[in-house]
Amino acid sequence: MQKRQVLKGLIPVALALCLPSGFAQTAPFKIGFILPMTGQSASTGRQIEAAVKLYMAQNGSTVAGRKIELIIKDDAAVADTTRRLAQELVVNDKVDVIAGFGITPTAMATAPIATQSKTPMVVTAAATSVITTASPYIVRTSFTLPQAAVSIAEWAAKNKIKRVVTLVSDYAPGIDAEKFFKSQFTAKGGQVIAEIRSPLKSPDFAPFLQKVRDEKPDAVFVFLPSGQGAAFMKQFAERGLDKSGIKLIGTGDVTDDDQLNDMGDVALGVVTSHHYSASHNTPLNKKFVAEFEAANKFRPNFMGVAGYDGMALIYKALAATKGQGGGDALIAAMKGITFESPRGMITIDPETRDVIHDMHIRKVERVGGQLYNVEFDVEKQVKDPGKAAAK
Ligand code: VNL
Repeated sequence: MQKRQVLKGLIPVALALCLPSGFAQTAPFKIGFILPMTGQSASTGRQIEAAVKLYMAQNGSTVAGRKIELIIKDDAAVADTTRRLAQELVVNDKVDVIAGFGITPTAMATAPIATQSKTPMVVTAAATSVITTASPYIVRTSFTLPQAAVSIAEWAAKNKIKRVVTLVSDYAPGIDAEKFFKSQFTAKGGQVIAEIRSPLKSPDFAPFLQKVRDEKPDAVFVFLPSGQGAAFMKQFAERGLDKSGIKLIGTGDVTDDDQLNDMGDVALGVVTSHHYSASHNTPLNKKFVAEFEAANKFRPNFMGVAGYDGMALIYKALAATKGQGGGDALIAAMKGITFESPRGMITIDPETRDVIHDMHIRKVERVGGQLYNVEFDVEKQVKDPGKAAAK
């Protein structure tokens, strides 16, 4: 009895001796991803989750002595749910970083939580320019709509396209795309003859496509969020627009690599601008695509790459703080960082915390029996034009 009590008393002491002095440095480093795993934007969640897991499989799950713990929550792209999940992750799970955010409203709803708790918030999907201004703790690895819209506007103006109708999804990134396409295209001598917006939720494109047809433009410029491209292309073909002489151009969201093979011939020849194509010709991208496809049986798209790069960014920042972490130290380490992504070289702009990367002009072609966005022109290391405009 006595012996037992003595032993009992010794256990806490023994446990305490086992704990190294810097406990925080050996505790797991927790990353909470909030993604749309269900609902209309589920393909975005599926892409990012797959890429994050691939990054960890390739790079291990320990950084500077800290075990990386991944928590994934499904918000179904509903902003109220995102806010609640972010609160829970920060307060209950005590995560070191929050990440993900499939659409702009979910990122905007979470920004105040990042600010109040000084938690780095890595945006790996949502792409409205304004997002990174919503909190000094936001860093983005996806892209901005102004980056993509300005590039395709310049290409269109140089390629005998004079009169354009714009057709965008009716919410913040669509408005960014519409505005930045128009200002650049008209500055280069083009004309936007009509601006059409389609609803974000379950759109029926038929009435909008009819209006495009009636306007008889040289081209229709399209922005739709990732996941809507295949449905759009189907209706585009059903209404005969592919044979109407009206050229289809857009940001690369509409010729999404995730769905491109399902679109079929209607997509052939469509010209878009974007920062990532699965056919990007570098050894790093070939390895990324091969290992991603082997693990998942589907092709990575620009959302997958942003998730992969988001993980790389977090790993590198944690390593730079020698495993210490901490909101301010991690953000400081992320600012100005440059590394090679499957898309090419990327830098986190130290002023805006937005991603700087090459914007490619691509055309859909059949290569070895599959459809790809084949890159044929590039603008190097583009900063977000949305921030320059706001200054
Ligand atoms: C957004 C922008 C979402 C581009 C997307 O797909 C996209 C957004 C879900 O900011 O909401 O392709």
